[in-house]
Amino acid sequence: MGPEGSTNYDVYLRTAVSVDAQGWAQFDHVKMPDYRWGIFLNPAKEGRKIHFGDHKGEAAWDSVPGEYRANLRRIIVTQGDTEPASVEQQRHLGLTAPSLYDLRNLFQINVEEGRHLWAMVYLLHKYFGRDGREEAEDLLARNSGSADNPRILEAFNEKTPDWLSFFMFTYFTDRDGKFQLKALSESAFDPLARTTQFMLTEEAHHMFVGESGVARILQRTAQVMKELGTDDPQRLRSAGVIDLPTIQRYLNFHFSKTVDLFGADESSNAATFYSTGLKGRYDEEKHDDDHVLKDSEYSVLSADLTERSVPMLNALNEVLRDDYIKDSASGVGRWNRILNKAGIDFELTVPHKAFNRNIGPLAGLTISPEGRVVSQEQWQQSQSQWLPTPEDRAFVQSLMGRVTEQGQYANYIAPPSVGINKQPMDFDYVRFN
Ligand code: BYC
Ligand code: FE
Ligand code: FE
Repeated sequence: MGPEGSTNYDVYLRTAVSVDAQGWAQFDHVKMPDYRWGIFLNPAKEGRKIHFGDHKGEAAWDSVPGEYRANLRRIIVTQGDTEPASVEQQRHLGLTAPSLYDLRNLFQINVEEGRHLWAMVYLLHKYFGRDGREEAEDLLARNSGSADNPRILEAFNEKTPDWLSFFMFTYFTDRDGKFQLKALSESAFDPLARTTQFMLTEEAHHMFVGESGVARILQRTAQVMKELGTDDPQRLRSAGVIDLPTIQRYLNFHFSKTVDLFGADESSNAATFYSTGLKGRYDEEKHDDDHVLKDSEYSVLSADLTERSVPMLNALNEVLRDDYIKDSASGVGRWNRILNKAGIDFELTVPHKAFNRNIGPLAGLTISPEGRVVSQEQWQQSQSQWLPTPEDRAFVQSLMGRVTEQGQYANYIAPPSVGINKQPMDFDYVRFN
């Protein structure tokens, strides 16, 4: 289910051979099938203690306590399921890469997501016996978008049909990876904590590819807007670049699909996962509270968008979602600085968290990206301004030619400002054989 047609390519990949500073970033040309997956756990910390939940202060676990087995297995399976799903979603993109540099980044992400699957399979095999092995088999049987055996979480059954979607996905959805992995890296189950800590070092590159990819598309659009002295979407499209309102609609789509990934805003699962020590908060130790949370409250949104206070333990999905939203907004600010510097009067915005939701009590409500409650009729009428239309998608698709000459970039995207591992921009990042 890996990248289509890539078997014979020599790809300039970063391979991890160990978790230390020298070992985690070895660069060389490698054939995709020869890329080797290691199992990497950050070194164990002597005497590590559980630092949140009902077991706070007790020693971390090296094996799975019987009473938490089912929940832990479920978390590991859900995490593992997303990894191959994203590779399946992206497997056609190698055929339309805008440059060798971008093609290499796609493959780098794909091999690392493959390794992340392997990291979860390792935990299932090593710590969960027979049912762990069966769950691992099921991970191979499910398939993104399949009608009868789909991936577990919704965003991982969507298509990633073009490179604008890919960059939005790696910016927004890989960032869900960051936040979920950070929460799991706090786990009382030490092998899970140590595995996810190492996975996080790779996630940073995935989000970089997304942020810089969108930035380069914006840069190119801004340049053509200047040259032609227009913001007319049709004229810009005729010039082969993506107009800013279309980019905003893609952003709205990927953001809203991703905020759904945090689950329902009130969840007894979330409370159990925390109290039993399986899953912490983002940067657990930085929270200035008792780390047990039995007496704390948190504000969630009702269907009419008024706030109400609920027990914090039940709202931990919402806590993580809110941390995620802050983090995503900062990169959108950096995208806006590109437009601003180019003297373009347009600001990309992060939609309201109730916009276009499909999970939790906000699911199915008709809320505008600015957070206004609108009628069904208005929602229908405004869809084409808020979410990518079939025409938008067809236009973006029409730009997706394959560029394979060294140092050449597709017309809709600017070259990157630095190469991979300090290599020049016209380096042979991929050799076709
Ligand atoms: N789609 O009580 P709730 C990554 C289900 S991304 C479909 O809120 P909970 C990556 C839920 O399963 C990181 N179903 O659930 C990124 C439950 O089902 P049941 C992935 C959904 O358990 C890019 C029901 O709704 N890692 O690594 O509190 C590329 C009730 O919901 C969805 C993880 O997610 C959805 N969006 O929270 C590659 C970490 N949301 O029991 C990789 C592990 C909820 O009623 N997962 N449901 O059948 C978890 O911690 C939790 O499972 C969730 C859900 C936070 C996802
Ligand atoms: Fe991953
Ligand atoms: Fe990732």
